[in-house]
Amino acid sequence: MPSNAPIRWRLRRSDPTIVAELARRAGVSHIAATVLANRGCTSSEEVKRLLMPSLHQLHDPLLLPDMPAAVARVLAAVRAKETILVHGDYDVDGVTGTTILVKVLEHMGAKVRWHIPDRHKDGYAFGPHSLEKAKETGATLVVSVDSGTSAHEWIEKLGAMGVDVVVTDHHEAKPGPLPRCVAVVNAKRADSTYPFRELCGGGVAFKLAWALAQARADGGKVDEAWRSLLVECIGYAAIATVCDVVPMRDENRLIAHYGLREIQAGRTPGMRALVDACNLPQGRVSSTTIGYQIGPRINAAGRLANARIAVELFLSKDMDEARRLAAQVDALNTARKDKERVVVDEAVAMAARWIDARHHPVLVLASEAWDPGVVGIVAGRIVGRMGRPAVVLGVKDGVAKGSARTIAGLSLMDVMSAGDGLYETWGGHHQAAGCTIKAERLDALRERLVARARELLRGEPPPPRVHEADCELPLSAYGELLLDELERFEPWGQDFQGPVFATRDLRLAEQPTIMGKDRKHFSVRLRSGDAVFKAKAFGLAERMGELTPGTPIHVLWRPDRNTFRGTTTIEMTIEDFAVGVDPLA
Ligand SMILES: [Mn+2]
Repeated sequence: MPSNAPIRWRLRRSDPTIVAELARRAGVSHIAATVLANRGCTSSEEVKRLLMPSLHQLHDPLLLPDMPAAVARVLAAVRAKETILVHGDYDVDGVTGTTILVKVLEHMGAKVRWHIPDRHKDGYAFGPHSLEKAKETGATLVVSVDSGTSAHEWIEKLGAMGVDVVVTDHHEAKPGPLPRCVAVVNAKRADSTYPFRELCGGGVAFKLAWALAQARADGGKVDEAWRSLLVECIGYAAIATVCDVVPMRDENRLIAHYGLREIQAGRTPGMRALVDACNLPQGRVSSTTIGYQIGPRINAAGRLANARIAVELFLSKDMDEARRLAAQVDALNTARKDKERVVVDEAVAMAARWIDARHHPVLVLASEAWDPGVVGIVAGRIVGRMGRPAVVLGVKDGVAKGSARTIAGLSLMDVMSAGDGLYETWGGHHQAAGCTIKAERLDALRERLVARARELLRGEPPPPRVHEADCELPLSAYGELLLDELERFEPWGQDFQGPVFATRDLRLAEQPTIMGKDRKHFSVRLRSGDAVFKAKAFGLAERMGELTPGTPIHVLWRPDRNTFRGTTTIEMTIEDFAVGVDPLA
């Protein structure tokens, strides 16, 4: 089925004099300078920082709000042999942050237990399960990861039980007082003077780890064992940083840069087994492999079974056990993909009733057959394919639990609020939201959301998706040299996207072939004069028939390399293509 989303291309246009100046001063190619300038990086000092990241650029962890109090309380608990409960969450951020604190506290000789809420039974973050777990373990100190900033009620109840709480988190604080506890370590607090706001939960946990190491060194240098442990922990923090899609700037870049090396090195049984299970081309872990291979496996554990398996994997000290756990998360990920594929197909078929985007600018799709564990990913896929916001819900016992995603320029806060009064609960951000609603109210919800979106769009169809390219690039300019240079600016990520080029008037150098188990991808060799490159298009197999010999092909693509059995080839990854008509014209 062809995509219903109309697509346009646009070139980002940085000032040519700034680009020329940057290329000269920083000693980089004109193309690299264009890419950097397009991301707002216009001084040679900034380029130097990008090229030579150093751990000395990390900010002092004690600058985080309440960090000194958090460190003091943890040290006291270690000294008094209190039981400390690390209280995480079931997504990648929570799992990796929990791993960091458990490892660090164990290294300090603390009595540590850990707890990850069960997504199906306990729900997200704090709840009655937190009290039960504290009682069961006999903990007198709870250290949270990636949650707690809005858990006033449960933190107070823990306090009433005689349990102290140290919150480490990165969620926005609601207006009003913070929960009453020992410390709320969160760079997004209104009173925070920390130089960077955008750490993820795993990043904040890493900062606590660093502060504890400093405290143990008592003003001196941290010893080799601590140093090695902190470097190991950067690997976990990097996975969280990429998967929680926080901006790839400032400390997050440093964490991702050093963390990628650590993941690649695979020094622990858990990391080694996880990377091996991902079946990556040897020798290369990038932010893309974290986002598309490593992260989904960790998330699949929480979605389909229990995220505890992923923490156990990271904590494993035995290679055989680690391999067994890695195989388990790998199988869960395969099951997750299978489920997701079925739901996407069913949802697309269901959407056929509301195919006209002008009259139905929002899709509300629900079924009793859909697992709430995959509705978020499916909503994202539907938005990509149909070019308009989607709410996808799984119904069980008359209650629908759903996830919503949207297109640029149409906020879910604005659209979803039209359903106020119909929901049991709802909340989220501009780009992603969730809700619970009685199934009998779904038709009413659809009507209201559609009416609100029409109003917001003034009766127009949702704006077409625009693909942006950094510049046009003739194929003759592409090769090892340029790819090497661009790779020096990795890791790419949120707010610092990898380069995208537009190349026009290519020809087929061979017939395209279908790729992948589910036959959704294709590969083809493209030619321009003497230059021929292999190109892969993911998720675009249904459009493969548009490619005909002799017709000019225009391609929007990302540079890429592929290592197979020790041989590296330079390739193109096709984001979008057009045949005949020039989409830049
Ligand atoms: Mn998080």
